[in-house]
Amino acid sequence: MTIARYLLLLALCPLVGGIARAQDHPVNYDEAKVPAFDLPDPLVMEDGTPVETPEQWRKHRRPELLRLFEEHVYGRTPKRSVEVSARMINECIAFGGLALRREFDLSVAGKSDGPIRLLIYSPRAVEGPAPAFLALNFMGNHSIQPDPEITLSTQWIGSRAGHGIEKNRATEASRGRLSARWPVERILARGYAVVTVYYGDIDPDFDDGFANGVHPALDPEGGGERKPNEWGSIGAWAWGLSRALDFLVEDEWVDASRVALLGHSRLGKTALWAGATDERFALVISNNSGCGGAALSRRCFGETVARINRVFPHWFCERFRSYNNQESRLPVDQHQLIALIAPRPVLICSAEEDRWADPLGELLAARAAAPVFRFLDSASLVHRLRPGKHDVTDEDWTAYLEFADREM
Ligand code: GTR
Repeated sequence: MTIARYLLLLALCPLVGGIARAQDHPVNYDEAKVPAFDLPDPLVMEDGTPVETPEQWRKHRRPELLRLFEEHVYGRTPKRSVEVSARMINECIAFGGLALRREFDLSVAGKSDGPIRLLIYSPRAVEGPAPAFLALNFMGNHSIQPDPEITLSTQWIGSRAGHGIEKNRATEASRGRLSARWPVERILARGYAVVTVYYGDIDPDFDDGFANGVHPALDPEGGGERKPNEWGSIGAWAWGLSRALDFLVEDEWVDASRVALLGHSRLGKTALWAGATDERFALVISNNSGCGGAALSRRCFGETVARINRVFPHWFCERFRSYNNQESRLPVDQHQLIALIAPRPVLICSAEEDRWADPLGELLAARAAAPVFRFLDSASLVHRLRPGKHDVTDEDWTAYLEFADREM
């Protein structure tokens, strides 16, 4: 290479970096720099007609909002139905007789990278089917308890989601690794079942052009250009949660009409979207879900639409990217996602030090969703802020259990 060429390349490098990043503004943590904004009113139709009766909400406004979130944020979940068949993998008594522990495989026709494996703990002391907490997990079912009998996940595991301890495949190193976030025995003793699925079983969490997970099984045949409203990974994970619920409907140990859906972080975004799209979920808990979850996009505080779309281009639909740095053009904001779950109970949990997820933006979203809950005669929307970091703690579980006891 000639010196002149080398110098030219050197000169271009920062420019290339600059172009790639020009999409994102610097991360803002300063309230004084939050832009002024107006939120779209959940109780006013797109054409300006106010929603005057709960029936109008149900028949017109709710479907309209769902469609707007499909078209502009998460993408449309394909209507196509695929065959899902269940098979038991193992069953045994756990926690000294307190629980029955079972694993099942849900095989999805047309999905070639393995089944969706369900791990279910149900309390034996409860008479009849028990209410349950259903939550996706980040590192494989074997990561939620140090129990050697739980099958080790064989799916792709990202080092990001795997907390850097594993690269691509699970090993024994992650057995029980996330048990601090999953106080299973305590939940069982309180009378609830625990149901979980590794989210990568539904769709591995990386940008592969939607070739793996459930996408090929459900996407229109023939491939071709992806449409701006086609679903991404959050849509797929939410679809998987609904399939887990289908299974529970048939299960004698779990009461599918009392399932509390819980999710942390990206899985909190997923829980909100699944709760909005599938009204069978009795209650929804979002923990530190942030941007694309419970936090208002228009505040541009912490993680922004531009940044999330750049780092995780496979999470949302492509059209969401057209709102990078143009949040005020979005026809919806995240308070309306919370409103879509009303009148069912919703608990939004934030952590003071988790500024990336904008705790105040989550509180303001809950506040702006509250009129819909009141309109539908529900007092079941709670926002909770605790000290500390981005995590699921024992104290969080105290709040989840109290909320479920009261509301479900
Ligand atoms: C972060 C991402 C957040 C949140 C989090 C997680 O990197 O920016 O939106 O989803 O990951 O899920 O752990």
